[in-house]
Amino acid sequence: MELAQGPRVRFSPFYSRSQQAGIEVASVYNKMVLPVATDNPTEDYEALTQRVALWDVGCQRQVQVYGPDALKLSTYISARDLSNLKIGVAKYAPLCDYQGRLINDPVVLRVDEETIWFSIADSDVLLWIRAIAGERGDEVEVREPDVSPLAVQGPKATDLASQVFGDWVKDLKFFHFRRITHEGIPLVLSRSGWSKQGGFELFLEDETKGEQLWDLIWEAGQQFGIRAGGPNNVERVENFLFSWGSDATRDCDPYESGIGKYVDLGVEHDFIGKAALKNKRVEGPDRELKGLLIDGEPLAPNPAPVGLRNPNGSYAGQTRIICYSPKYQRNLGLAVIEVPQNLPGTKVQVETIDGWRPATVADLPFDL
Ligand code: THG
Repeated sequence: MELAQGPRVRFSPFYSRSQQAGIEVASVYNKMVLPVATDNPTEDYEALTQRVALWDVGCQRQVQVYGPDALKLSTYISARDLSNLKIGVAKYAPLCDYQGRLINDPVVLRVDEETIWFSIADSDVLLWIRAIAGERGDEVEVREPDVSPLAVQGPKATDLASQVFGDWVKDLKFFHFRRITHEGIPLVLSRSGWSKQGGFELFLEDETKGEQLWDLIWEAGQQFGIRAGGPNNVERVENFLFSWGSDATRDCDPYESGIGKYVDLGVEHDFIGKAALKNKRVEGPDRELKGLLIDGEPLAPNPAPVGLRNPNGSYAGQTRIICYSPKYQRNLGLAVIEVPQNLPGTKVQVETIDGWRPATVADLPFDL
C-alpha cells in the first residue's frame, strides 16, 4: 500500500530531497509527511551528535497572526508571558485551554511589529486562534503563510551556517532570528531547533525554492559530514525536549507535562487557562511526566504508550516512550506517573516486548 497523494497528507518543499538523501521512515504531523529516519538510525544519531544533520521539518507549520492586535491576542493565548516579545526574538510557549490542559507548545516568533508566527506542534491551532480572535473582536488576520522550516542541527551547524550565510550567524543568540534574502531565497534564520546539539532553523518563505535551499546547505555540508535525518527521539529523550501528543496525554497540564517552568502565573494580564492553572498549583498534580531508568539489555526504541506498574502489580501510570541511550549506555523512558510514585528513586516496572522490567523514577532532564 502507498500513501495517496492529495490535500489530506501534504508534502513539504524539501520532501523530494529528503527522500533522495536516504530517508526511509516517515511520520505524519500537522497533516504533513514528517521524514524521521534513514535505514540506519545509529548513524542518524551519530551525525546529529558528532557532526551535522539536515531535517525536513516543514510540518512545523506556522500560524500567522497579523494586525494591530497581534501581540495582544498572542499574549492572551499563551501561558508564557509574550507581552514584551521583541522583533527578532522567539519564545517557547505552552498554549492551554480554559481548563489548563496543554493543547500545543509552539515556538512563537515576533517577525515584525504586527506579525507573529506560532510555529506549532501537532494540533489545530489555526482554528483555535481564529475562534478566539473572532470572539474577542480582535483586529487580526489569522492564516497559514507560505513558510517551511528546515533544521540544521549538530556541533558543526554553526560552522556550516556561517560558511553559507556569513559570519554574523555566529553572533546570533539562542532563540534570536533574522529575516534575510540569500541568493534570491527569502527566509528567516533562527538559532533554534528540536535538539540540544545546537543549530539553526531556516524558515523558507517561498515553497518553490525548497530544493534550492536544501542543495545550498547539502553541498556546503559535505565537508562537515552532513547527513539527512529527522527529529531524533533518542537524543531528545536523553536531553529531554518535550513532544506534545507523544509524551503526555491530552488531558495533562504543563506542570504534569514537565514544562511547568514555561508558565508565567505571576503576570498581571489574563490569559487562557490562568485561573485553572492557579488552582492546579494550589491543589498539586495527580500525576507528572518523569524520567525512567530501565534495567537490563538495550531495548529497541518504542515511541508508543505501554504499561507502568508498581512492584506489587498495581497501576503506576503510563510509559510514553522507551529507548536505549548511547550517551548514558542504559535504557531510558518517559512516563506519566501517578503521585506519589513520581518521586525520584521510586522503584516501578515497565512493560517491554520481553516482559515487565524493573525501573527507577528520575527527575527530568536526566542528570546521570
Ligand atoms: N521548532 C519550531 N517549531 C516547532 C518545534 C521546533 N514546533 C513544534 C515543536 N518543535 C514544538 N515543541 C518544542 C519543544 C521544545 C523546544 C522547541 C519546540 C525547545 N526547547 C528548549 C529547551 O527546552 O531547552 C528551549 C526552551 C526555552 O528555553 O525557551 O527548543 O523545534 N520552529
